[in-house]
Parts: sequence; C-alpha cells; structure tokens
Amino acid sequence: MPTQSKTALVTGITGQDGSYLAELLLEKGYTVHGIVRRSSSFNTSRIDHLYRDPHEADTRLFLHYGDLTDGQNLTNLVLDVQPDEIYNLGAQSHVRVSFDAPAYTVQTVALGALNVLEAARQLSKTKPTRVYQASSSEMYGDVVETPQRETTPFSPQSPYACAKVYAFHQTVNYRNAYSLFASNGILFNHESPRRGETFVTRKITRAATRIKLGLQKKLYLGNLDAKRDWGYAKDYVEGMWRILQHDEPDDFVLATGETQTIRTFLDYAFGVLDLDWNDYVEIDPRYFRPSEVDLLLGDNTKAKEKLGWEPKTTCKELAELMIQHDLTLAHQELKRTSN
Ligand code: NAP
Ligand code: F7E
Repeated sequence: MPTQSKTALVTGITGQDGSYLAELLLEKGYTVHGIVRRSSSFNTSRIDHLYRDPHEADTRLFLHYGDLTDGQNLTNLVLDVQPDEIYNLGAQSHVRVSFDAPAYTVQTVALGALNVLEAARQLSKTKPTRVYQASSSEMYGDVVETPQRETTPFSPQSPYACAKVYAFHQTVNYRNAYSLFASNGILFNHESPRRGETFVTRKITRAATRIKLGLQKKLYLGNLDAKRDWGYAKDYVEGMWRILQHDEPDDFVLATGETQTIRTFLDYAFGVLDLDWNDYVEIDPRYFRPSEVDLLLGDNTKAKEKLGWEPKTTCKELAELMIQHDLTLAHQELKRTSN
C-alpha cells in the first residue's frame, strides 16, 4: 500500500539503479519524474515496464528529456517539477571508459552534480527539497585503511573517481554553505540482472550462460585478482531512500562487509552451471586499467545503526540470480538463432 504522496526527481532513471529506485518510489506512492538523455535508439528498456500512457489518470511516472551537462535544463526541470527529493544517479559510470573519455566523465559526474546542487539551491529558496548524491567506493581507490568507512580518506585512482570526489565535497559544501539537505551515499559495487553488460559481473554471467548453450566459446577478461565488495542493487536503492528519510543530512557507506576476487565470482557464476571457468577464460591486456583499485571492503556500521539498513543478498546469491536471468536470455537467443 502506498504510504507517501511525495514527488521525486531522478537523474539516471534509465540506468541500473534508476530503474530499481523508480520501482521502489512508485511502490511507496511517490510521483516520479525521470530525466532521460536523447538517444538515436531506445534507451528506456529498464523502465519500459513501469511506463504507462502519461494521459492515464493513475500514471505517476513522467519522463523528461535532459542532460546533466545542461545546467539551465536541470534548473528549469527542478523548478517545474518542484520535487521533495532529488536523486542524482546519472553518470558516465564506467571506470575503464573514464580513462578514455576523462573530460566527458568530469562533465557528467563532477559538473553534472554541481548543476543538480545548484538547481536544488534555487528551488530551496521557495520550497524545501532533499538531494541524494550517488557517491562511490571508487573514491577510496588506493585504500588507506580496511575496511573503508565514512571517515576513511579518499585516494582516487581514475578520472571517474576524481570526479566523484569533487561531487562528494561539493555536496557537503552545499549542505554547509546553504543549509541544503544534501547527503552522500558512498555505495560499494552493486550488481543485478540489469547491470550494464560491460561491468565485470554481468560480463561473466552473460558469457557463462552463452557458453553453456554453445553460443560463445571464450570469455576475455583483465585483472582477476582485484577484490570487490559486491551487493545487490535492489537492496542498495532501499538504502538511498532511507538516507533521504533520515532526520538530518549526512554521508553513509552502503556495503556488504565482505569482499571477493573476480576469480571467486567466476567460481560462483560458472559453478551454478556446472562449468569450470578455467576452461573458457583468457586474459586480454586490453581490459587492464592504467591504475587499478586492488581492494574494496566497506564497513556499513553507521548505515545499520542510524538507518536500520542492511543488505539482504550475499554475493553467491547475487551470482545465482544473475545467472538464472541470463540463462533465460541465452535460451531466447538460441531459439531466435535456430529459427
Ligand atoms: P548506469 O547503469 O551506468 O546508469 C547511469 C545513468 O546515467 C543512465 O541512466 C545514463 O543514461 C545516465 N547518464 C549518463 N550520462 C548522462 C548525462 N550526461 N546526462 C544525463 N544522464 C546521463 O549506473 P548505475 O550502476 O545505475 O549507477 C548509478 C549511479 O551510482 C551512478 O552515478 C554511478 O556512478 C554511481 N555508483 C554506482 C555503483 C555501482 O556499483 N553500480 C557504485 C557506486 C556509485 P543512458 O541510459 O542513456 O546511458
Ligand atoms: O570492474 C576487473 C576490473 O568495471 C570491477 C562501477 O559501477 O563500481 C563499478 O566500478 C573489477 C576491476 O567495476 C574485467 O579491473 C577484470 O578491478 O565491474 P567493474 P568497477 O570498476 O569496480 C564502482 C563502485 C562504481 O562506482 C562504478 O561506477 O573487475 N575486471 N576484467 C574487469 N572489469 C571489466 N569491466 N571488464 C573486464 O573484462
């Protein structure tokens, strides 16, 4: 049953997290406005199941064209929509790609966040609003302590991480300078069947299922020794929402508190299919990064204590549910190709 009648604005609504967050907010009775980039092909597949004819009386999801790099567009949208809550999830979010396109990454991730904060500041002159900034464990980079918590100093190792550090500090600055309710969620890696296909977990689950059905022979990967604290995106969007329901703006780590290597994720994923990944995986140096983040492991104590948030899904369960989803897709692909 809906318990809220608030309005939220979500940047990055077509992405993994945006789609799960939109579902959660609609379930809670929110009216949801999402910003979508103009693309030459359809880019709303993750939210198509939520979208209904905007002329229907009970529609509570509205999409608007916009871009994080266009500050005027964001301010116009924020002033039109008058959101109670703004979730800034939009980003060029791929770390490896950020080395190839550093300026674009900074424009979306760093200046994009500034544009959102500035739009929120304009709105807050006439109406209170709350901002969630999608900060990242990548900011810890070459980690100074383990596990990483809210007080751990940042040591970013990529253009993406440097841009996220800027956005993090600017969020704190708007909180201090303008008393804006602006909070950072410092989220460790979180995955799902909706994860982009070029991130390592999804790349693995897609390849394992396609190999199982004879649609693919090899899987080419980079560094298998990096360790990540992997959780389930659906659990993490609940944490984002809780961060904005807290009585004061603050910064929170959301993590599982467990870390695995890429090798262990390969064990989990191929194991579900009774396959040995060593028979199929080859190393391609093209997937190495100019600088790597070797180990991420989060301490979620503060989120547990202050927000009552905790992850519900283990990494092994996550690998299993991603495999089951991708196996269905692989079966569909096989059917198409054999027709
Ligand atoms: P994602 O799947 O890559 O989604 C990114 C979203 O941003 C997409 O909707 C994308 O639109 C949109 N976008 C990209 N450039 C834009 C621009 N210039 N203007 C407006 N929108 C733009 O990312 P995600 O995994 O959902 O992550 C959500 C946020 O959390 C991101 O800010 C990410 O950096 C951050 N984060 C993610 C993780 C994680 O493990 N997933 C961890 C920590 C932080 P298109 O669909 O058109 O490409
Ligand atoms: O890489 C290694 C790679 O691209 C994970 C983003 O959501 O989480 C994500 O960033 C690890 C790295 O995620 C391949 O070198 C090996 O050590 O899945 P990823 P990421 O870089 O951790 C953070 C928290 C974010 O904020 C980001 O937005 O896997 N790896 N072989 C590979 N990675 C990829 N992508 N592809 C490979 O073939």
